[in-house]
Amino acid sequence: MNVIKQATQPIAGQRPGTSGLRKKVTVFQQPHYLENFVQAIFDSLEGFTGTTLVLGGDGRFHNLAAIQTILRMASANGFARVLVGQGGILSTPAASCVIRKRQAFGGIILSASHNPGGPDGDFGIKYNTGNGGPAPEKITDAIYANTQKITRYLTLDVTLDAPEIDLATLGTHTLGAMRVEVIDPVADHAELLATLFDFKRIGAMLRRPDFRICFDAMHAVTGPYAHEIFVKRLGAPAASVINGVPLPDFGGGHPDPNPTYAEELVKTMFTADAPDFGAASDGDGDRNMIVGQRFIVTPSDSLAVLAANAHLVPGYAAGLKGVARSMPTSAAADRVAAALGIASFETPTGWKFFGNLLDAGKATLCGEESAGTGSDHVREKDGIWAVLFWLDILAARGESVEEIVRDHWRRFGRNFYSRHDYEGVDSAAANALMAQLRDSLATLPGRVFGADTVASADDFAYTDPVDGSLSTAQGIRIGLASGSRIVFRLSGTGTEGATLRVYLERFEPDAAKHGIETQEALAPLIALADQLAGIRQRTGRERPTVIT
Ligand code: VG1
Ligand code: CO
Repeated sequence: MNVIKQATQPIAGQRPGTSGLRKKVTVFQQPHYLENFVQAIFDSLEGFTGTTLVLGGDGRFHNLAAIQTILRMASANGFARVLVGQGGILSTPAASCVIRKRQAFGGIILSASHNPGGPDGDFGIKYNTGNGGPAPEKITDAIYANTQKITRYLTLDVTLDAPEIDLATLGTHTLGAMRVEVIDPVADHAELLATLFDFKRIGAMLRRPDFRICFDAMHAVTGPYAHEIFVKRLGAPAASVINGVPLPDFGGGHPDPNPTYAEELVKTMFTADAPDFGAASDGDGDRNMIVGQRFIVTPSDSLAVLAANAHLVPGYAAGLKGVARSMPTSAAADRVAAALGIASFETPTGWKFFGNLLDAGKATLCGEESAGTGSDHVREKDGIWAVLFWLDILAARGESVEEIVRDHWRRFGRNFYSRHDYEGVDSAAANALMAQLRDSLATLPGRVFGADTVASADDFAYTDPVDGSLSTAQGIRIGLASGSRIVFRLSGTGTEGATLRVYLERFEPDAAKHGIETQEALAPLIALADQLAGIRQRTGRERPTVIT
């Protein structure tokens, strides 16, 4: 074997964010950039010699080249086997599933998720541990520390025994002393999902001539999964899946399933002749957007609806152990948990914080306001899973999406909810805005604004109930006496300037008021957020870039 010890130097800025390291493709293409980060991952792990690594990505530009590089490095570093998805494809939840099922040591997923792709777009890389979930902060901190002191990386000499591996066809290859298995990226995941849902019942509904769905894969990774599961296994017409071929630049789109970027789906679902059910997923297949006929389901509501109806679904009929949501996600799921008499948890933003709760059997369902929902079947959020969960509920209840959500509000009350994103804001201005908010926290409680009074104000800190680890500075929370809430955070996934996220929530128990338009219902809170943080003045923006 011709292992090379390539000399290198630390490269600044390789700190993983909310979900791995995300940078422009052009940054990742710089000499040693990817290699340094991959070696830093390996150097922060112990005991992987002779074990299996899972590898795949969302198919975006640079995916295939990066996979060849990582394969050589995995071999040189001593892995015995790499399982890589055919075509370099593995959705994030499928990678999680494969890691768990094949008892791999861990996995590397190449994705910048909802960020745009292509030569001028974004690229990303994240490491998942043996439980199938995103590496916890302890490991991402160690990776970052290693990037700052790296002096060499291990790889194979391409001119000698390191041929490009054919990723297009299923098969087994040798690379140095390591085996590379090119696996079907869909099979394991589809098989697992079939154990959780009533495929017979869903299939019968999808084959009905009077029931139509539209799934928008946004030219990202879920196309092959949707074809296999919705069309081949469940019998939906092929036209039910749109934008189903993964493209390196996502067809020029922004693979973020929200009303702004999933424009084609939303248009279809708001026509007079709309399908009965619509859904979209993101770049790496872990997010979901659920749309009924002329009716968009807010992700926070979706989590609550799934929890309240889980007893109808075979995989969850035995009951839920608990429900967990990220801090900015609305408290709608907490109300369901209270009614069911089960625990609810509030974690910082990012799926890595759910891992311990799932492993310890404290939570069964987890969700984030950013269109991520999942369960203990894997250790990632799972877009296709969420779609199947909704379809199974629709099949069991025989009601429309809108009827189910309105009925939910009547039973539990409605948490009006919206997130306002200010994307690509000047970083210094965004940091100053947050610093000023932080400084004002102590003086806010008791202050009266219009009809409401500030009841609490803090910077969210989380102590993991399983391992006791502490995560601080996870977002500014302003709680009002009425029960309404405003949260301010800076995104940890963007690659240009800063993205300010403002999360707004108001609870309304009165069913007669559930029909109010969301932005109208939240108008006083929106104005208060601006007053407290000086958003318009500090960012120079009159309105948010994206409202979800
Ligand atoms: C965003 C979302 C967060 C999600 C993360 C990764 O993070 O807010 O809820 O877990 O993206 O999702 P941030 O730091 O930009 O707010 V994915 O599907 O892009 O991997
Ligand atoms: Co994603």
